[in-house]
Amino acid sequence: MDIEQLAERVDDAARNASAIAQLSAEAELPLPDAYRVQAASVARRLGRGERRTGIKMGFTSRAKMVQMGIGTMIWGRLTSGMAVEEGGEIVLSRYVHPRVEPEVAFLLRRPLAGPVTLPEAAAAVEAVAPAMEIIDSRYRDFKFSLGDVVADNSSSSGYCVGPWSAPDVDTANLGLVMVFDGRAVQIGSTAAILGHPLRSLAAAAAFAGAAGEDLPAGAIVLAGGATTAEPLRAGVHVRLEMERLGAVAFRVAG
Ligand code: OOG
Ligand code: MG
Repeated sequence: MDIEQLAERVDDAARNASAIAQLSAEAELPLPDAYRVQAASVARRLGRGERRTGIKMGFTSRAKMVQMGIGTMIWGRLTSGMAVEEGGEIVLSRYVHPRVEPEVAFLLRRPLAGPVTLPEAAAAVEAVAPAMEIIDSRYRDFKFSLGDVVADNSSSSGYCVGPWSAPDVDTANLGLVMVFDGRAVQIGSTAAILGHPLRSLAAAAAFAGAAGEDLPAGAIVLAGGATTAEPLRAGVHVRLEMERLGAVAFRVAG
């Protein structure tokens, strides 16, 4: 299997916002190879001038695992090209079939890599924020195997981070509501994320270390969706309100 060729396929699909068949339909895609495809596809983005900004975690809540039918935690690489300005606007035509989900973002004050304890993970945090991830599988009908989704950078597509708070706010169990045009579409708690989002940060450090990367100071870690993801539609105003941490919002152009 040609890793570069598969990377080009998922990268082109993302760039052209055009759905492709699952890679696994042609040949088996073992997890280590899938992560190689992911790394190679993100390298193509960096080659076009994007910067690495951090890591996103996936399938860290039961709601997400059940929605997508995958019970294995995964990770993906975030780049500057994926950042959506808080209060900003996105255009649907840049995506295949985007969805949005409520998350927690951590900003690191010091590098993290390899297995770390929860207190070590906590001590590396500079700030925490409410955040929304825009996921957009490049596969037809948003259907994929574990290898497929990992190769597709774990559906990474966009992320929007709200106001940063000092990490003395405990993120263990913060109520949240995601609102479309003033109507609540998802209600939950950050406790849905592995029982505590800090566990997701520690897992991110372990994944990064195993991949031979560290999470540098200044990196952003998205802890994973706390609820199922909601499909985006033209014209909708999307807002996430999180207990103690405040709100973050963006609009989809009409
Ligand atoms: C895969 C990405 C999962 C999360 O927060 O659990 C994810 C997907 O659902 O398409 O981002
Ligand atoms: Mg997510």
